[in-house]
Amino acid sequence: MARDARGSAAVALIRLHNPPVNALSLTVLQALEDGLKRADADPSVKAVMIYGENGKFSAGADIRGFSSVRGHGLGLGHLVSLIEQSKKPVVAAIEGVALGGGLEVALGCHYRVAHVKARLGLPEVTIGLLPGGEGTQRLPRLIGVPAALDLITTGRHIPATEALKLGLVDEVVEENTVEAAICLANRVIDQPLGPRRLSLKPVPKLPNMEAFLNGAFAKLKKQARGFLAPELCLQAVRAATQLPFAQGVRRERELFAVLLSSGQARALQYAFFAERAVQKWTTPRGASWRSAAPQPIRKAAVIGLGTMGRGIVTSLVKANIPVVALEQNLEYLNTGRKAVMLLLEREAMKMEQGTQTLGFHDPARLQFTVDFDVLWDVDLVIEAVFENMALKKEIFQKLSKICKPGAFLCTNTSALNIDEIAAATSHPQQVIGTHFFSPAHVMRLVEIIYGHHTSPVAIATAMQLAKALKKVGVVVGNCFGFVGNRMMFPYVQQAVFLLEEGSRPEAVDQVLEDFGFKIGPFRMSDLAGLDVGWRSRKGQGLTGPSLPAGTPARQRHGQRYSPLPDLLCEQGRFGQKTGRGWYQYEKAGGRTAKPDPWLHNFLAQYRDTHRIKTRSIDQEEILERCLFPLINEGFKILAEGIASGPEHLDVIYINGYGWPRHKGGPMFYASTVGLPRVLAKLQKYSVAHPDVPELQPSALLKKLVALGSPPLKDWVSCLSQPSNKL
Ligand code: 3H9
Repeated sequence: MARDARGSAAVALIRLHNPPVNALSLTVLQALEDGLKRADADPSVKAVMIYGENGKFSAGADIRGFSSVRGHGLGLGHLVSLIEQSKKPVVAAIEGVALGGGLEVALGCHYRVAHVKARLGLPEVTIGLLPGGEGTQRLPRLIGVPAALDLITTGRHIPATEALKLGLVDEVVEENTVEAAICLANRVIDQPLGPRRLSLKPVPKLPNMEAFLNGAFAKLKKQARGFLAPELCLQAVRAATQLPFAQGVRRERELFAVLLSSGQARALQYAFFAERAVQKWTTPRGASWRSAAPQPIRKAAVIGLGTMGRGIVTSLVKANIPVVALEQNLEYLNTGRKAVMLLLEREAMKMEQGTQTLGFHDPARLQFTVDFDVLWDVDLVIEAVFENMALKKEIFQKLSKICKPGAFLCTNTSALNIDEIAAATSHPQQVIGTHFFSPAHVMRLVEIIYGHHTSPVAIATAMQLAKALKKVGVVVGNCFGFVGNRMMFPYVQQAVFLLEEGSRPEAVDQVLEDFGFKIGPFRMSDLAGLDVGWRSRKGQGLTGPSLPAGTPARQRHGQRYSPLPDLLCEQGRFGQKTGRGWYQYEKAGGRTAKPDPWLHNFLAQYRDTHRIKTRSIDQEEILERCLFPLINEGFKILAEGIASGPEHLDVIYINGYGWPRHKGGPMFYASTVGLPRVLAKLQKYSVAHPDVPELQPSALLKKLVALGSPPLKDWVSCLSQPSNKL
């Protein structure tokens, strides 16, 4: 209980306490309801203030509770109404976060005071839901339909200052939020509450509401690629514009129930927890986040200012880490410098406080050089030169001599052997792979690859760095292609085999884009450049002059091999950069892919030459032939201990390879399809294509099916039982 200076009016304080984020479990909701009722019944209480323990208001409903508690929605909505109907003014003191159900509780309050550093939002859409505590009905009444729709369909967390501008909060304070809320509560005692009850307010009118909502719907539908929640969020907001409050709430509940029981919500909530689980990494050698403290990175260096290096420098500057950017000669340095500055200027424009915050014109924060000796005092180096083992080894040998012994030496490689690179140094325990994804200042994923000698401290430091860069680090073992590219290989391989057998790039891409990928494998290959893989295959002796004489065109080392991508490269068709690839483009560098009759003829001739009988391939086969071998490779990776759990693979695919988040990642998807079905289909396809080892079902998949398909969380642990050894 808090009294004002005269000690007359009393404000009852209700504190939410459910660490770490004051999630609204059923117990918390019940306790809040009890507290409210007590305050209402107590004549000495004149106002109520709700705040959260540990500087956090609330991160919303307890996500873990959704699978078991179906009545959750009703509970929260009922409580929010109860708050609103209170006869005494209720003030929310928002510190830290007010998200989801947390913000809905605040919307039930009559006044809202937020700390300047607080973040507010309705992120339910990101976990496959909609605000189910009457938020879709109250928010449009408070801030209008366009702003409410934006917050509800994107789920973005907004700063308190933006919330104030929108009218979502009444006050923003820089100091003691709780004190400020108590002051406000004292000021509003005895003021009429009717105008503060959002359920009684009309939704502010727009001259063209229907047209606005229809336009928004069309836009969402286009971006959704099968993701249901944004569409249903819009329907709930539309209900707010068309129905009285109580009926709108009923509609919100119906739509919430549809989403809650959809597989998409389960997949997205799995992805939410998987991203957090992979932060708590372990390696089969017993190293773990518990046994290693990350070292601070006060200064970093990036070697190589190609596409990857530029993005990595930009990310480091954005994270406020001073960087030295190094190139091999002045010409490359100047080109790289210009490109980095351009990227940073664009990033600064997007940021709230502009270039002042990034400070990239200050040489103490961003230095360009061609002189390796400058690197003597950096704490961490990220080498990002092109994929050439000899060059990387030469650089690491140099770094090992110049850098201080405690410096961490990271290589940005997508496939090369970390141990071989580490062997070029005198501190192999400091060497680690950091595989960024292009464009590196945008993509969230970093594969963090430990080698045989990499120390747990190096892993912990690389993970900490990923976090500082606002990226998701996933710790994986060392093998060719690591996790992501290794699983991608059979996917792309099957896509090309499907062309040999009768399909077309646009048909294959369409199936995978309908599945939810942002971009199908052929459009992706055109974007990345066909020449990249061509160079790598040449390096592996799969194509070009090193091919043994007399090798059949469609076999390499006794296995099926499609030379189609090589043949395209021989024609100078490298994809978007040359204006021709699997598709044709309006010009070199063009972005709009159009089916290419030349390619269709070329494929027909190719099939004739190799006497391949063209057959019509249905969508189901395209999907299964591409996805199941990718998943199969995932099982092999798990069995080899390259990743410690299926969540790792899923987080990698969602954040680095455009896998639709609402399908939970490839391994989660396999669990929803059913492991027996995945196995049966792989068996069927491997019989039809015996010279494709990637279609042979992995031992782990077979074992899991034999064990009755245990839940995904037990896929790896069940192998520790002696009877389950592979
Ligand atoms: C909702 O409200 C529906 C209602 O409209 C209707 C209901 C009927 N529940 O992310 P962090 C855990 S849906 C349970 O590492 P940060 C998290 O797993 C909800 N647990 O920290 C982690 O646990 P652990 C809408 C939760 O500082 C720990 O807290 N709300 C929840 O980087 C720390 O989390 C959201 O979608 C939760 N709601 O970020 C908000 N939230 O330590 C989701 C967190 O065991 N949460 N945990 O790994 C977030 O966005 C971030 O967690 C937050 C903190 C920004 C809060």
